[in-house]
Amino acid sequence: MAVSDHVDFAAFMEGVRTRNPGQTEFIQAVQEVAEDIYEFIDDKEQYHTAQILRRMAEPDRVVSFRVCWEDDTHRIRVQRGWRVQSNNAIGPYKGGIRFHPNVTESILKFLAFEQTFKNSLTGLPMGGAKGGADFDPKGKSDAEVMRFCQSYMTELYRHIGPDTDVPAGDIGVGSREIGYMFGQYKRITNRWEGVLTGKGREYGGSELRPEATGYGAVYFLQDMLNHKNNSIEGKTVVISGSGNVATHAAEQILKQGGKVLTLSDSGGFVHDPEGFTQEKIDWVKDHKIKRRGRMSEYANEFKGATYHEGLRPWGVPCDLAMPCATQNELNEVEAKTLVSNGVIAVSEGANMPTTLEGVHVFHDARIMYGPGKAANAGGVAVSGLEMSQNAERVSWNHERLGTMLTELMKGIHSQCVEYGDQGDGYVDYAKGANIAGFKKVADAMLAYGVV
Ligand code: NDP
Ligand code: 2IT
Repeated sequence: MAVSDHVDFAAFMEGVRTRNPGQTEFIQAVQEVAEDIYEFIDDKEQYHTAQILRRMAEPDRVVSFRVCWEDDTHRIRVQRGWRVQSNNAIGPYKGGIRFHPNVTESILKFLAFEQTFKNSLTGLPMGGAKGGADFDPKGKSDAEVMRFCQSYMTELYRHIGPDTDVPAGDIGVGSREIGYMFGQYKRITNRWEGVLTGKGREYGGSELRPEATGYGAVYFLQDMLNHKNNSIEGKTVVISGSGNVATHAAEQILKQGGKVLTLSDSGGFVHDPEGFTQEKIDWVKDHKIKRRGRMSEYANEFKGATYHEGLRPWGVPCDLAMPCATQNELNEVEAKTLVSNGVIAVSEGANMPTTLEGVHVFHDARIMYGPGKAANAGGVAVSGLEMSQNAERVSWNHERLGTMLTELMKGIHSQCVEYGDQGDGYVDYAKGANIAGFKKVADAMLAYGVV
């Protein structure tokens, strides 16, 4: 029988900081979760004795590898690639791959840690992982991206599999990159299997997967507002980003009768006071995703819109805010600006877009705050459904998947309410998501003993 080893919150976090020097994003993600979990497990000795949180804050494994490729001028380039497999207590490892020059082990460890809780919340059998490389797809030719993806997969393939670990897309990894990686996996292994999700519809991809994260984040926003007898209809919405998540979030806001005022990229933001119509969103999708252009060109295309170089959109007054670009893109000062401008709800399409201090501002102001691990779980949920379809060798139609996605998001919302309702009319969605996500994984880990 193990001896109880009840370490308090401060000592736990000190240990995390000491063991992960310089890994600021990872430490931030663990702290955000541990603040809530410590309160929940205070009187639950079994979790302390089994050191569950300590074990969850230590990835099962971190694989790091060299990725060499040749550019179009015949220069040899060397990148660093990773796969972080955080936890597979409730299912095969599952999570995206990010290609971005700022990718570090800390960023992938934070994303894999968050993914474990997110995937648990979906109710589907998926563990948590994340991968990526410090490769910058911007300005690269298709042939260069193909050679990089093939080289990355030539190492990755030995660590993944449909019952082991199933990667998908994330920042810088869309259908083009998934195609190149799936092609290489199939070529090396001689197996056609559901080893990646987010595939093209022609070769095993699921209907609704491209839309699922952005649409799901809007459904979650709608669920939070409905809970307070309110709705998106007639509300103004500020969105950051202009990639997969942001453009589909904008599209679904329009469908719900809201008005999208902004979109952005790493260069700056566009403010369109008339609101983004479907035609304008289609232009952004085409321009950013197909032509790989910049948002700075939007204002030349659509009259009345202004481009704000080097700035983020949070100063534009709005009812609802959706950060859909990247981590730590909304800080304490920007959170205060949103609150003083009267924002009533925030739904995070991105992973950990709000800093810890910013999250505290939203809580203190008691606005509805839907954290990424709950609000953006629609993407991985439809990935889970893509895995089911591949395993069964069937394709479900758009309508069926649409119903499943709305139901999955409602299920996540009600788990957040179950564990996050403060009893005075305020729902702490972050606390609810953390506890509900934790409990399922933790109880599975308890069942396995010391492994
Ligand atoms: P994309 O690559 O399609 O788009 C990313 C967008 O964010 C681009 O507009 C990009 O601008 C902007 N961006 C990226 N890095 C930065 C940065 N450092 N500073 C400012 N802007 C930045 O990615 P996704 O839309 O897929 O992902 C967006 C977010 O959503 C990420 O946090 C991701 O982890 C999360 N997410 C994605 C899911 C999915 O299914 N795709 C699922 C759940 C969460 P630029 O073009 O200038 O780089
Ligand atoms: O952050 C995320 O949830 C994703 N990038 C999607 C992961 C997935 O496996 O679909």
